[in-house]
Amino acid sequence: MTAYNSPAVVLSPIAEEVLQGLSATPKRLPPKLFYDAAGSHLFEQITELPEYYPTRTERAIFEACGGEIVAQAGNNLTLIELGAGSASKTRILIEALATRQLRVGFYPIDVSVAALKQAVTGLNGHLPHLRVRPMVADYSRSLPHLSALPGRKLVLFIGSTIGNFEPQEAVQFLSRVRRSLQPGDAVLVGFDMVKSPALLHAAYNDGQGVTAQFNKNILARINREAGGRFDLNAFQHVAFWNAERSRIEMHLESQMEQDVLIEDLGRQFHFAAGERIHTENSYKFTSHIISRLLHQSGLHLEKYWRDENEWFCVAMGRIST
Ligand code: AVJ
Repeated sequence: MTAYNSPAVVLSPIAEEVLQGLSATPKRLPPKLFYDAAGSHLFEQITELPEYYPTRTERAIFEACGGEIVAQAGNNLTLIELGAGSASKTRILIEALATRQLRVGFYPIDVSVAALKQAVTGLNGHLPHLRVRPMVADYSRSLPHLSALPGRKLVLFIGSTIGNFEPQEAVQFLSRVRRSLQPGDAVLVGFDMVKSPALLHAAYNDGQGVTAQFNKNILARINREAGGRFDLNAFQHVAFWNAERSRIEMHLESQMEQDVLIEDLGRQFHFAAGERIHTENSYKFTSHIISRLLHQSGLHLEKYWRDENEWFCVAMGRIST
């Protein structure tokens, strides 16, 4: 028997994840839900904030060492980027590669169509022998298809996206990437490093409130796509450094006791005053943790590059036999 007010039997993928996350104790939502068109745009704004050092630091590493990085990867490279976003930093590596080989194939994979469009527009017409083949997909689902791509592959997983995974998930993910590749292929992973708590805190609590807006966009998106009735003013952005677990945590804290209806789920969710939804972990790394992580994933840590402050690290792992 189905009640009249029961939700659609087949839920949209986001409704399914929202149901799971908001039914859990404590409540949580997966960070990949941040990245609809509005969220991807807000993230691009974050990368330009004075407090948000990771993007410009990683870019500086690419600018200083891009030639060395692509040379280290080997000849006849095909570039694949997992979670490419607008691929603005990757352009530096592509330019470095174009000085070494005539043809460059670039396969950016991302869930956001808007971000990929930006990636393609930013690159097209720029280099005569560059072929960009964007793929709209959840990159963790497209790994099995990577082996079909031509040439020696360099898989980019930059921007410290890996920091969103739990430690054991990061090992599982990099192991899957390794198994989708062939011996001689390489992986380039960007890691945000442990640093002073004040710098970390500021990077996720910016003065202009863009990170708060980015965090709240997850609720705005549920409103737009799943008939949610979240009042964005009734939740506060909370971000702090958890030293024991070596991660920044982001939460949305209910400012009052409230019930929030989500139409597509046909139900309400209860929030106590001060109750939080955990929306993101952003793990920070040490060189010791990085080498252990690559080793546990079956990758050979061939070389790594850091900025002079050692705020960010780009590591190359090789698939050996
Ligand atoms: C895209 C996961 C690397 O953790 O710094 C930025 C996302 N969250 N500000 C990060 C993010 C809040 C970002 N990553």
